[in-house]
Amino acid sequence: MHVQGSANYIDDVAVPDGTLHVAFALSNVAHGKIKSIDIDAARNSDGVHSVIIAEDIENLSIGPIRHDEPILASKEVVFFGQAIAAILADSHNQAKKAALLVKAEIEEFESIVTIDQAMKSKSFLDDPIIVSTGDSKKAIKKAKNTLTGSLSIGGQEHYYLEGQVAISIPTEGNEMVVHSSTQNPTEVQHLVAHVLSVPQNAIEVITRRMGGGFGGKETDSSQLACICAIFSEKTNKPVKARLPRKDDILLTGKRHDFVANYEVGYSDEGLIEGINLELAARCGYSLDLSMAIVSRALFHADNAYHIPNATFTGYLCKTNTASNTAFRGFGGPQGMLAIENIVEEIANSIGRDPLEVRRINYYQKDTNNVTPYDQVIEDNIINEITNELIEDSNYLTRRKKVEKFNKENKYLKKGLAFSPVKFGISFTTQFLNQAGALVSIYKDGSIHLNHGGTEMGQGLFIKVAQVVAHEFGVDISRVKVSATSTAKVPNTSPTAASSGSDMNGMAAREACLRIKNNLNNFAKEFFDLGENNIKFQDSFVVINKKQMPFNEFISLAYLNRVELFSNGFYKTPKIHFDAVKQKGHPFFYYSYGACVSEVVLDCLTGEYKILAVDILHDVGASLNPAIDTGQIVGGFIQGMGWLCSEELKWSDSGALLTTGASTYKIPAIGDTPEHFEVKIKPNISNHENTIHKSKAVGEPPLMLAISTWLAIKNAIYNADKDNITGLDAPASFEQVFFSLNKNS
Ligand code: MTE
Ligand code: QUE
Ligand code: MOS
Repeated sequence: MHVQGSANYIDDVAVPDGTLHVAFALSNVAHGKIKSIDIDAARNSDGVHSVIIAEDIENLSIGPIRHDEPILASKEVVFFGQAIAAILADSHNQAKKAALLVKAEIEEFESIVTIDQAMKSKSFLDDPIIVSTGDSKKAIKKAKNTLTGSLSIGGQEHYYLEGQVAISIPTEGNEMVVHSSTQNPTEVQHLVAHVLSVPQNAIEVITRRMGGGFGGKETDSSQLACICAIFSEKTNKPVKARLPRKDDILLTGKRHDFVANYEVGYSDEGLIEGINLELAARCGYSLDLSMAIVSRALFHADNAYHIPNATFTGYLCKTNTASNTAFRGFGGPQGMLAIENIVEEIANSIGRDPLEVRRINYYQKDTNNVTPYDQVIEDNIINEITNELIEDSNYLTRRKKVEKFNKENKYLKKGLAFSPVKFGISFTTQFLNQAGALVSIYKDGSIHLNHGGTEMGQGLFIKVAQVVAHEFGVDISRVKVSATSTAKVPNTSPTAASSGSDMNGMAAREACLRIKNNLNNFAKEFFDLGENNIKFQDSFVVINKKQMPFNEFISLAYLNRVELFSNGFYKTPKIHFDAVKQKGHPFFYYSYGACVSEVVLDCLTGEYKILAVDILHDVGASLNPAIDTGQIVGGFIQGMGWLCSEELKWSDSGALLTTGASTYKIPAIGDTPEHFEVKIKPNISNHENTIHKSKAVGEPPLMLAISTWLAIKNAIYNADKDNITGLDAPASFEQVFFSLNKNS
């Protein structure tokens, strides 16, 4: 339904009569003291019911961990685009019009916009995080070769097709139903309850689906839901808020941009002996999830490589910009790009094929298999994946062809690159690794499934429905999944960290097993089966070699007073982590993949084209190969956008300048590589006991796109073998042009 365009989103559903609409007035300075806000003109504008500012809200501050985000700026504005007033009007357009009439007098302060400025002024949200092993300083000192450098890694706007939207509907007493386009209905519920000072059981949050979330609706959906609820409480009317695209881009967080500073020591073969890597992240004005994001960046700064002596330090830079948030990969991609860039530069500095340098540094199976945070890798298949992809993609022949092409062409240069992915699966915050489900069978044998996960186009509902259909041996058409609701399954975690199907699949399976147990006990007694159990297959129940249609059996069970519904619960095993020592076992398992990319570069202009991409990706025993292929393709393209064309620009004073598709370039269909081969690694299953032995797939494929950036870097190197460092991300055409000409 998502793909065909037949799905209904919140904005498609008819609103109740009398629904009022919200718009925000936004700050046009990045940092300053609010001297006064003039709301008279807005209040007198057509169709306006009321205008509120911070002082009108009792419980002003929200946030997922620290409550450090005022719903409306109070006394001070801390980023360009921050909401300073909220307008309630009869229609969306009237509210938007009135919002432009709000006039704020703001005494402008100096703002801290960039990572460099934050580092210089020691503007941090928290202490640095350090993950370390061995003695990196000593190892670098002793090493035969060393290399230092700095890489700037851009952020990314989520650009979900459906923007942030919420509607609140007062019901009875202090109760309210809130429809929110969110990955985290539970957090929306808890924050709405908090701002209204009502118990959590007074609020029901419902999410039917999102038109994309990508991490951008993990925490950033709450502000809209809360402002709707506040207005609903004041007016006792349904209230809807839908952000215009520009406001959405200004107001909500993005992927964190990073600066990576590194120093590495290595042998003549390119074996890494020691690394000192500093990762500084632009977090914005508040904490949000930045702690967990920077920590995931550090956990992926080894990627697939065994580094005996490593010090990875993460800085949480506090800046006068929107508060950056979760985005597919959750810091992992930034950490991984940093190490892949280093490995590529090591290879170039010693004139070896980067593939060989990658291979000799890989984690192995029984030795060299401990990460800097002390987790032993038990499921390593990166060596096999590499061998298979190198073979399938003809990498070695193509390397020679690229060399030949580059000899024969003066202004066009080709680049070829390979990159591996090893991505840790689980929330690194232990308590989030839990999920619940509710399965009901009706008298006619139709099945109703609810679980704590949300659908955002990743196919989670289908996957969990498949699990349920499989348990009862019925066709998936018999299983209906309805909207995620905090009233069906409480205290859920966000649908994030790629673990939606792992966790909700297991919880739903557990619910099915409990119902099957009820049914089995009933049948044993009713049919006098002795030791024999019943079986569920092909829409029948097999009872002592006799078959009964599933629906007949269910109605029989009902008449005999069998409980036909159950909840189910799952908590991911084996996870533990000591946050003080930064050591432990933060991940249940790892997902692997690899990618080969080839580009051709016009050295006169910096323009390039991605010619060919070959992917081999591990999803364990796939729950649904079609969906998984879609996730790999989509994740890769989204990663390619991040590293190639998507560039966020701020003015010196902190105004975000790229607030729409005209200035911010997400990949279009024409950017699909001409040769695009995506293969799921066949005939394998998860080493750990996951749902049907599958693996998570949502985030890992995004990082396959690192090979496109490396291929561009390789083309630049092929144009000038002295040009080893100096390409930043994204590799926009301008950026590539400057890198090509940096020595002239
Ligand atoms: N795929 C689509 N189509 N839309 C999305 O918003 N989000 C990604 C990924 N794939 C997303 C997507 C992100 S950031 C995550 S964490 C996972 O899906 C979440 O879903 P899962 O855990 O069910 O894989
Ligand atoms: C990966 C993730 C998340 C994460 C850790 C990961 C994530 C997330 C949180 C988180 C942490 C603490 C909280 C909270 C959320 O951690 O998505 O509400 O209090 O939300 O390794 O994707
Ligand atoms: Mo995904 S960034 O964990 O929502």
